[in-house]
Amino acid sequence: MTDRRPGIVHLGVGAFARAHLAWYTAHTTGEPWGITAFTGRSPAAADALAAQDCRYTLVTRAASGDDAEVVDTIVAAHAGSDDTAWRHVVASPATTIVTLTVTEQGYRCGSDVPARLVAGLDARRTAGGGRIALLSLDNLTHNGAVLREAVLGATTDPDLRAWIEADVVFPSSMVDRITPATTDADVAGLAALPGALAGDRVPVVTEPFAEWVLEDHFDGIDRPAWETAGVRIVDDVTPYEQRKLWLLNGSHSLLAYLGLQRGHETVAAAMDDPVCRAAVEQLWDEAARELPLPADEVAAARAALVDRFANPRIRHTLRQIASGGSQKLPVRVVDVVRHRLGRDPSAGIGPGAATAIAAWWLHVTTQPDLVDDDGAPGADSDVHDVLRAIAPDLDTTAVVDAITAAADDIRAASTAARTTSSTDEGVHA
Ligand code: CS2
Repeated sequence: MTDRRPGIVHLGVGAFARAHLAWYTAHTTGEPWGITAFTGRSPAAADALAAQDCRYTLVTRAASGDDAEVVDTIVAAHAGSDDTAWRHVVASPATTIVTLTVTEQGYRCGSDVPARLVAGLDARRTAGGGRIALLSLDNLTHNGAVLREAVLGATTDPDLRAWIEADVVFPSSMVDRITPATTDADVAGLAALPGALAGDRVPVVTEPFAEWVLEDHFDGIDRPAWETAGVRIVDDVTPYEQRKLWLLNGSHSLLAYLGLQRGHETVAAAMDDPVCRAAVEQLWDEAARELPLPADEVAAARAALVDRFANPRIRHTLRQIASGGSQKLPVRVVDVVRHRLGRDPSAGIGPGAATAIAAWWLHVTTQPDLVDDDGAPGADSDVHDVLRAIAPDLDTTAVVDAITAAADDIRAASTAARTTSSTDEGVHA
């Protein structure tokens, strides 16, 4: 086993971090870096990982077949409640980077993530551990600034606050790799896959595509040479974040809510439905108009997404993507609307964005059993409740009318689809 320098502490060791951060770190040349992993929400996963020496199989699932590799960059895995270990590792001078995948909800005021980070930073300052980088790998625009604000917002000690302002950097980043939750069938399938770790209980299945764009804002703090693994280090990640959030994540959320309304279970199935597909193209047209990127770059990203979403061997459930909509829609969909209205106040909301928001409204009102979202309005919410949750500033007559009309269209088309499919079933029976 490689002797790795444990310079990275990671919070939130779910499937995505293991397909992305840990994999990029494994493919980085130069000094081998290691990751000490902590999880707040899935202690069982940390224990299972620790039980197999923190090594695991990463299955890269292409439309044409699977490839397996064993990733060994995690050097220790700790379950949620282990706060002594957390403070100790964050304080250690060997650590120079704390990375996070804690979902959009983790940055909300009231989440215990900022408090945990502050506890770690407090220990580090007391121990004289030195300057450190805190790196968000979550799907938020300006995730570095959002993280900084969340950490400073949870800091009550003025000395600690001054130290954080002077000695902690918060680079922004854009991360991308579609990584559905691992299923029992994925685990069972390893036995027949060359290159898999024997007896692996916690493999990760991911798509071939991976992208990471990182803001060059480490201010001399030591980090792995991630650029040797294909990471792009840039001065400003904003256009890359917007491309990814508005095109990939925006259409993911649209497909999730509209697809579930129309009886689909996976991204690939929803993309195959002409009604969902047309709505996605419409949303992409609206996003493309606001993106500060060359048209051919946007067109290439759209074409790649069509292929990625259609990968028939990646079973990415709409239900998984549908969680946390009140935190996701503002950055994925509402931001585009704000740019559009900022450019042309008379442009209205755009039918793609209206459909996405209307589909979320229908999701929270008609499928309460599937709603996993603290900030979502209740089952009897109206369009104003929906806007209050994600975009209070957009609560205007024009926007409300567009969303209401889009909801009517979805209801009518879903009823028609159900009628046709039951007729079809009748014919084939
Ligand atoms: C998805 C993302 O679950 C979701 O909300 O949109 O996890 C998406 O798969 C990743 O951002 C892809 O990089």
